[in-house]
Amino acid sequence: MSLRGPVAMTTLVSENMARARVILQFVHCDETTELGHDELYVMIGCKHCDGSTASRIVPGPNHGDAGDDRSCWDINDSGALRERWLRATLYDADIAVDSKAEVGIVFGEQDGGGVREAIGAAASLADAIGSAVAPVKVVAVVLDALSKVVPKNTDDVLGGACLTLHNAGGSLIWTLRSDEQERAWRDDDAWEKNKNITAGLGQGFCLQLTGDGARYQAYISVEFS
Ligand SMILES: [Ca+2]
Ligand SMILES: [Ca+2]
Repeated sequence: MSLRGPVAMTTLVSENMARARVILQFVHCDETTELGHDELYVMIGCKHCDGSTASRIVPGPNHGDAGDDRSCWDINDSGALRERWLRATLYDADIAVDSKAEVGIVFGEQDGGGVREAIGAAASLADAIGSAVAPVKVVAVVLDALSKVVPKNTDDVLGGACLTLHNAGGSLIWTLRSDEQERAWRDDDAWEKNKNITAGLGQGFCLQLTGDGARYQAYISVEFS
């Protein structure tokens, strides 16, 4: 079952304030964007439950193993780098009762762009999510931001999604929006079938990333405490 529309999951929490963590656990690559390695990173733009916005790139400078300032992960479609446990935190914040946080997640691949451009695109994503009433097209926002700073030879955008984390009277509900237009979709089959990966991770989703010739599966868990 591949789900290509909004899907909601609920977790009951005992306190009115809940801590939400979104973690990129594992990446599997069937096809890179070109011959040889890809340099993978994630742009995060979010609106916290108090209305403030924030942006970042993950892994971030000196936290990866490839690319400008070691701000990417080295991934390939064969050999030892085809499957990687990354266990990288994408979002970690409190959600107050009866409030929501919005988290935009867009996967990039470094190709002519750099850390500065990626950080700028993540900031544009945060601004768009902060000001949007309707759900935003997160990939379109990032592409627009990148095209303004790097008109040519820009990084590849593999796909993305927008995650809503809602503390509804003590029940935490998360909703994911992604579709083909975002070049990513949620694949619950992959999450259910691949228990060698997902066992013990609790709730989460698998994103199929297909932008710019790539074929990736990204396993992302959502934790509440
Ligand atoms: Ca590329
Ligand atoms: Ca590259």
